[in-house]
Amino acid sequence: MKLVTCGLPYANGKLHVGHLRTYIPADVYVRFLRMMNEKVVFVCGSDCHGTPIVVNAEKEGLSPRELVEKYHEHFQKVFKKLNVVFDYFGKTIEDYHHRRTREIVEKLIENGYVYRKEIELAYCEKCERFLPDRYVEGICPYCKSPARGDECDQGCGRHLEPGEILEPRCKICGSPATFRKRNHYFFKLTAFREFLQDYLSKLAGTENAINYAKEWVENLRDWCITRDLEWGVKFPLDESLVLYVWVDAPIGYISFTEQFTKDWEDVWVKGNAEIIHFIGLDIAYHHCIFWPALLKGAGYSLPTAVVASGMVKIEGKTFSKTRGYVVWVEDEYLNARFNPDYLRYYIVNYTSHEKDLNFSWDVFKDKVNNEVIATLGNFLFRILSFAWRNFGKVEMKVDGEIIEKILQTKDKVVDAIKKWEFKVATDAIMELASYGNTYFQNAKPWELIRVDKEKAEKVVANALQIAKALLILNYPVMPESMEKIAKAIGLNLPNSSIEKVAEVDKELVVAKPELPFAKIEEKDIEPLKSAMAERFAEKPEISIEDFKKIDIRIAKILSAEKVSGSKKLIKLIVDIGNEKRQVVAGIAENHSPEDLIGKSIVIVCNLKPARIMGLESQGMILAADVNGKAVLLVPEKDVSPGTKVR
Ligand code: B3M
Ligand code: ZN
Repeated sequence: MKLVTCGLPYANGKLHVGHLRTYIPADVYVRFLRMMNEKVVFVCGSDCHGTPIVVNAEKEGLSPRELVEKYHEHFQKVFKKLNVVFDYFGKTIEDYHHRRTREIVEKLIENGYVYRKEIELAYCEKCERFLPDRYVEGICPYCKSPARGDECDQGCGRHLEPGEILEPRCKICGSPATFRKRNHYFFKLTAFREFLQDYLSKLAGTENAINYAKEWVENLRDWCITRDLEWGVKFPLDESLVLYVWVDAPIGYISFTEQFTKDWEDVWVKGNAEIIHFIGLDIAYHHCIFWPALLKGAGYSLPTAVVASGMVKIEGKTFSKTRGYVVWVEDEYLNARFNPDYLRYYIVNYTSHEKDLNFSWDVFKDKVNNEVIATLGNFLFRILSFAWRNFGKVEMKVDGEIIEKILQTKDKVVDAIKKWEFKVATDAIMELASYGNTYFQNAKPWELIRVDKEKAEKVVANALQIAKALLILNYPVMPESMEKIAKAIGLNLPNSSIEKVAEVDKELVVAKPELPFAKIEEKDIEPLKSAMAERFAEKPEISIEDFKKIDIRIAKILSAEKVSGSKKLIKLIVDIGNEKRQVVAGIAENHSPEDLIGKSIVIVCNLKPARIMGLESQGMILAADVNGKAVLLVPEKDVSPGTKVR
């Protein structure tokens, strides 16, 4: 039995292509294992605690609970559309998770792996609060890059302990942080050095993660496992503290398994299963060092493999939400109505799993058009259409060399998947499709059929056998499209086994095939490319004279109503001092009309009027763009409508 998990996405923002670098290969892997008749449980869930949640909740004006519920729902919706199907997708805010976490931490305490120590922590005199993790920004003490409190996210990737960051500044008000003493609790990670050296020598998975961890195990430091936060799993020895999120989050792998199957102890206590973690390389330390030590200290079974994907670049630039180097799965990819299987293919076939993947709309268009459609789609459609039109029922007399070719491909695919080499596996599938195209083209059954229908039927039988193999082998990669095409030969893919990929039916009845592939045109990706370019564009320098041309004023909202037919738009009537204006704004997703009435906002008044959904908009609201959501700019105290902004 295998338990496969994916890193839990923080429920603090929408899914982007960077997330999918883990989730899609893991789903493909699980589907292949199941077609290889392996018993697999596949779990994941929303990571609901820690400063990544509370900082974003404050930004969005939501409670932490409202934030995690909102994005947990978004994750479930988007995973469903991408056919990423977990057996259980949980939430770490649930009571079952808090119980399991506290039980494990109590075990660590019992076993003597937790101790208290007074430490100096970043504190903001102005906000009158301690500054855990993402509440403090500064400089990484190791590589001098800008860093967050607990991770050097833009430089060397190290985990940083509280108090380590240099030049700490409060993330909320920006003022320099001071340091204050506070009792916190530590996990004795250094007590696990020998265990970890031995464990890492046996750990399976991708070299990138294991080699990285082997370097680190030489200079271990004990981990502070408590934080000054309200939101999180309470620390059993001092409930004024919560557990550091990296203590409770990986325990989600256990608590979600427990929710899914009563046999969970087989996996996590008796060690009767392989445990395979799919993660991004940036959290290899947590999964190869901290997590196995914690499991060992609490007497739980250990992961057998850690599969770490390389990072994601966008149009060649390092992925960054704050700098706009991002592709949003729902708002951009799915809303453009692209086939989800295209993105699944791009992610597993672009490069090897461990390397950095670059997402570019142009490359995406070429790979889909030249590989998915021109090679795979073209072959499947030609064969099935020819067989349906000229035979209907085909006697399946298949040549040995065709069977041999299919079995060779199957072996290559199975061998590659077992080593998480998804590109090697999908290249082998595409090579079989090319082989099929060449075979069919050279055999010319459309000429043969005029002189020898029996010989033509044999060619079609061979080609159909190749098509059937392609549908089976490619089903884990492009499930939705392969299932639609497989209907033409009545092939039940979810119940198909890879072992039977070369099994020959006595005959095949071929119906009119459906091809769910639409070529991607330049016009389909143009708006997405320009939206990206706009996000990238470094704004040109302007003079103070340029700035003075803009007429920016405080305005009071007199009325507000949703624009029918639009999820995003609200029509406002605002008072700008000497007149009333109608303004159409895309703020409906996180603002209700009744909340807006009476509010003072900031408006650009001398923009050329624009027509939006047939309505004239005579101005533009100024707002901060947080994960594609508008956070309105409002005056810090009441000022009359029409007041100039300079
Ligand atoms: N929520 C997301 C990240 O740091 C973090 C993963 C938890 S896996 C237990 O990538
Ligand atoms: Zn660093």
